[in-house]
Amino acid sequence: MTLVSLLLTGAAGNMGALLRPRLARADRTLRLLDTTPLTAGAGEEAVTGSVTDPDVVAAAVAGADAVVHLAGISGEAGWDEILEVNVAGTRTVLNAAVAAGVRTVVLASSNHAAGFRTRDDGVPLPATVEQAPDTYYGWSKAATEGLGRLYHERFGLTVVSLRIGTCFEKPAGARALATWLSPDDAARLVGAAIDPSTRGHHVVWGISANTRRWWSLAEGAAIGFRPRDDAEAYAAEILAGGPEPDPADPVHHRVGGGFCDVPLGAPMH
Ligand code: 15L
Repeated sequence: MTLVSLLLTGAAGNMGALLRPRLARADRTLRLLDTTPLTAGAGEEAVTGSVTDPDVVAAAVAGADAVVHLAGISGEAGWDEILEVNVAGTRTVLNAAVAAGVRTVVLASSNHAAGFRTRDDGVPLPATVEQAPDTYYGWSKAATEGLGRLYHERFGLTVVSLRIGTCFEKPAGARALATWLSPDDAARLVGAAIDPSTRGHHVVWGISANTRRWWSLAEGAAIGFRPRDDAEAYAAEILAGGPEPDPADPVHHRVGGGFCDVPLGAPMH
């Protein structure tokens, strides 16, 4: 049996916690990196430290075949913090991956890299649509997509940026009926991205097969992503007899929904 080592940065965060059990496999060692100490289970190794520390990251990356980089600030925050953690932290991960000869790096981008795109830009909206960040946070995700491209072109690293929609156990709120990425589909998406057959540079939307989706699944399909879940299963519960979401309402018309109105630099968490 070939042992494959996968590094998960930000393993204690929302997506890390959802993905950790779903990425476990008998032939895989899952290395978990986070500033929050984690207890390693069977088939796991835990490293405590920050992606902003090159020594920590170099040690965590050593021996990994692939890196799933989830660590970062997951909403709007102050400029300096965003730059240090999301942008410089991602560069540190990419540098370490190249130095260690990692095959694939998966970057947790976000729909907010293109938050000001609207249904008028195309339905389904291609992942190739020009970036239009809605916050400093969204800008940092756009910047890291660009860093991924740079490291692919310079060093031949396979980089897949996932423009994640709304990834929680269940869709919360009417917008998420279109933007939900179920945890199981998130694991399918990461699985497709880290598969050795996926090479090159890709930017894909991270959403489930939602009936109400308006972001394209074609780019994901090109790397073998076949989502199986549909937020529609929760529509009755979420809408609870209320009005149907109006596609002309800015929350549903713009990719980034309410993020487009968040004061720049105001911490959300
Ligand atoms: C994100 O990028 C955030 O990290 C997450 O908390 C959600 O707000 C999500 O976008 C979304 O757009 O629903």
